[in-house]
Amino acid sequence: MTELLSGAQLLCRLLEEQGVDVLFGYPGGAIMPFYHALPEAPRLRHVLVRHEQAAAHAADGYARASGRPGVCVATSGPGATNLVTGLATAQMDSSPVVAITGQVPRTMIGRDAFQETDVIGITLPITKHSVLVDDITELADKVREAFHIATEGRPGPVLIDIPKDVQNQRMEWGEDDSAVRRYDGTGRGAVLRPVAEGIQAAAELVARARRPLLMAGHGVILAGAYAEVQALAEKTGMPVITTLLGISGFPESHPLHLGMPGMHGEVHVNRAIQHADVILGIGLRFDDRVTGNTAGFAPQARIIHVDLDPSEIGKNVPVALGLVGDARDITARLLEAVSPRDCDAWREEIRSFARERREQYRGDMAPEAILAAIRSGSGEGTTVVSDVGQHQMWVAKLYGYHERNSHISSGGLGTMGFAVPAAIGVHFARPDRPVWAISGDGGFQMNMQEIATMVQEGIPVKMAIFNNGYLGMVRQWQQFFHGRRYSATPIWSPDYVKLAAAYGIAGYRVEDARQMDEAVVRAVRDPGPALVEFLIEQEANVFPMIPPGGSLSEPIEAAPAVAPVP
Ligand SMILES: Cc1ncc(C[n+]2csc(CCOP(=O)(O)OP(=O)(O)O)c2C)c(N)n1
Repeated sequence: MTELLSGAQLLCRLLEEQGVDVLFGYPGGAIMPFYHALPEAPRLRHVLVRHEQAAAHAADGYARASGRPGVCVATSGPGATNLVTGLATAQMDSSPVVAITGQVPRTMIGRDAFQETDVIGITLPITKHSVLVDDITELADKVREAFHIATEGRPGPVLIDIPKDVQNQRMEWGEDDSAVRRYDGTGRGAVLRPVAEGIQAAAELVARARRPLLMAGHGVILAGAYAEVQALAEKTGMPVITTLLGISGFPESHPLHLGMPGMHGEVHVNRAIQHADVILGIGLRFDDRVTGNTAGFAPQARIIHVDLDPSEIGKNVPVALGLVGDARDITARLLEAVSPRDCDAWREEIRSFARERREQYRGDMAPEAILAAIRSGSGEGTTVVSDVGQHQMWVAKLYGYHERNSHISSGGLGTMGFAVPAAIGVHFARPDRPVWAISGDGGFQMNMQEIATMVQEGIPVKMAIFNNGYLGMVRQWQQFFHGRRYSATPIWSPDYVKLAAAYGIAGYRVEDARQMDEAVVRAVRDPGPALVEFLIEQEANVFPMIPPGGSLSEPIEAAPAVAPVP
């Protein structure tokens, strides 16, 4: 039996077939046929955001928390271009997002029609794949292929651009076609299996090493290689470093956990890297925030790099051995190949590298105390989504992540404004679990309009604002490297408690530490969204810090006494 379906109706069927349960989007002229069909597809819940950038971040947050593709929808022209930052964010952090955009009718393409932009051209470099659907007969294959490409191998965003008239085209659609038939990907993107000798060679390098380290990146979380990585660390005694996006891939309470490396990594972690003789990197890309100046990175180490994406091997740092494949699969094979050993003497040496944490904050509104209050007030299963800046580093380093995939952040692109909308997406992936969006006063103001989305859709995300009155991270750089010239970094904020009231949600301001616990607990207990503003010290800094382009061996551990003039 067949039935006559429009492109828009068929798109709904295809999204259902792919197991989509929520879409984040915003309507407009070129996508109206799809929005017309949507009410006939009750399994597809649509969340109306207040800005398309937020739709892309929400889809990204959903994808990172669930491991399934997140979907966002926008109209042509400005709707589509508003998705760009979110797609680039997803691309840099390997997050499977499927974006659907309306396009002007085919006869109008290339004529500067109203709200026409070449979104395929714009997004090609910031997506894994972008495709125009030229005809309704191509729709099923292209949608199935988009979901397949977004999730296959190294995940990433895919954009499907659908002209309005294709959404209105009709075709006979048969049951055979609509049966769940995911794109099988035959012949595409073959994953190179690692050769057995590679595994053996890696095991031998680890066996012979005196100072080995395991560095775990986002790939560990994406592949769900938690148990394998932990077992490998335990069998070999190798200390474990987690990158910003690898945080919560390995329990921080584990005695083998060292901390975060790189620009704001702990001194003992970076020194361990500089002393290591073998580094086993799993699912990370050795980006410049991790390595500092690559010329001086891990000078004594032979690097074994495990990554799903062959183009990452040897891209940023020279490697002794590259193993291309799924992090979980390869780690399991390494686990079998290695002999049990310990690294007790090496761990003792690393302990001697550690520095006493110096009190960096005046007053009692220390980020550490705020995060402890959030942690103890929120309970098990909480996901923390951070924004970008100084607070992001504190949230990464001071919270203490023990649960898998419980920390989500924009690492590669460093997108301010990410936290609030991404947390909305996380909520839909984990509806029964608490979600905190933690932002600075700058980043919060970039997407705070999404409180309205939370209210309209009943999304109980809790928002924390670390308010220091500055674009803190940039101010810190100005203090350290630009003669303390605070150019365009002081930032005014509205009264956030009144803002919360205007949206009809609970809002609290915490000015001293005695108010912290109660504000957090009240926010968590509130059944809806809630906001807590923490007034922190204005000129607090993140330490230690490797200056941009500097070596991991030379951390800055205190603000310069005399401001350097560039
Ligand atoms: C969209 C975007 N614009 C600019 C930047 C550059 N930037 C990085 S951190 C930062 C300051 C962030 O300030 P705030 O949100 O108040 O957080 P804080 O550093 O004070 O914790 C800026 C402007 C960015 N990362 N993203």
